[in-house]
Amino acid sequence: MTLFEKIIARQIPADIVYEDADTIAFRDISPRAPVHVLVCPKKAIPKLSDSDDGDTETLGKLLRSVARVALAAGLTDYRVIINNGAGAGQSVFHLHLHLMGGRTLTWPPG
Ligand code: DGP
Repeated sequence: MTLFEKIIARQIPADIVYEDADTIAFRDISPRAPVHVLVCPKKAIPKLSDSDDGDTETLGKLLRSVARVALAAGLTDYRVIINNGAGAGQSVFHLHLHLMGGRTLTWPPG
C-alpha cells in the first residue's frame, strides 16, 4: 500500500482540504508554495503513464477537483504539475497532481 493509499484509508493523518467519491486533496507535507495541495484519484494508478482509456473520467475529475480546491483557496493564478516517473521527480507512486499557488511562479520549473 502506498503512502497516499494510507492517507485515503485514514491510516495516516493528512490535512485533507477536499474529498469526493473519486478524488481527494490534501496539503503537501513539505510545501514549496504558500498553497501546495496534492490531488489524487482514490483509484490506485501508480503513474499517469499507467492510466488507460478506462481512466478518462477519473482524470477529468482530478482536474475539476484541482479547480475546486484552487477556487476555495482564493487562487486565480496557479500551477498544476504531474511528475511522471522517478527521473521527473516522482517519489510517491500513486498518481497525484501538485496544485501550487500563492506566490509568483517562474517558468520553466527546474
Ligand atoms: P512527487 O515527488 O511528485 O511524487 O510528490 C510527492 C509529494 O508528496 C512531495 O511533494 C512530498 C509529499 N509527501 C510525501 N510524504 C507525505 C506525507 O506523508 N504526507 C503528505 N501530506 N505529503 C507527503
